[in-house]
Amino acid sequence: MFNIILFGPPGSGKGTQSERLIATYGLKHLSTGDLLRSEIANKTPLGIEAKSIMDKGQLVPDEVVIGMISSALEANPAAKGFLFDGFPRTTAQSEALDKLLRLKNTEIGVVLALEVSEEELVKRLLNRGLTSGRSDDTNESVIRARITEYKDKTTVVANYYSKYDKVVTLKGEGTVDEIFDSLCSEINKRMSSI
Ligand code: B4P
Repeated sequence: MFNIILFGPPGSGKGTQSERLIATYGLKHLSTGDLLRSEIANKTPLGIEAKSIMDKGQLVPDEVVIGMISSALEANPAAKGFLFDGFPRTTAQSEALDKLLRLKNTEIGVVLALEVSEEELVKRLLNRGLTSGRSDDTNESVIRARITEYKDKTTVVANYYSKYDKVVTLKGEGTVDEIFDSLCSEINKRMSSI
């Protein structure tokens, strides 16, 4: 089993690259953003609570997203590996993920961190907001709040995995194809060494 974390600020290309990576490597895609948006679309109590938090650009409580990931791991016993997109976003989420993977006798193989300038992030997200119907993409102050949440609470996740020498930082600006090629090259290197 080979498990990957795709890491980076909102708008860095995690969702975009995940689609291609799962098709290439046959991994199960677990995006906490997608799982939360599905709860919102189904108007579940969890979705109603999450929407008000996401609309402010804040992170949903750890116990909620950890519970969702735990259920998703349980629901996919035959997966040949997982691609985590937008998770973990805090140290508590990282620690919980390590424990959950240990129970499955597996671990994170690599953390691929995409670096993109703040102005480019804002431009991409406002542009996506024109067509996505996502309320958190239409307001620049909410987008900036998401970037601040990332700096305050999520950048520490890279430090957590650096301790284990698992983080590779890559340029997240350029064409989608160029970035995909650099992600694949890192994954192939790590996969061939196990
Ligand atoms: P997410 O759904 O994770 O979304 P995101 O970070 O905003 O976007 P992503 O990074 O996937 O977007 P992409 O670059 O692909 O989170 C949304 C919210 O959910 C969070 O704010 C939070 O409230 C909550 N949440 C989710 N997970 C959580 C967790 N673990 N804990 C707590 N709360 C959580 O796409 C952006 C745009 O850029 C697209 O339009 C794309 O076409 C474009 N793009 C991509 N690559 C490009 C490139 N190379 N060049 C130009 N444009 C590009």
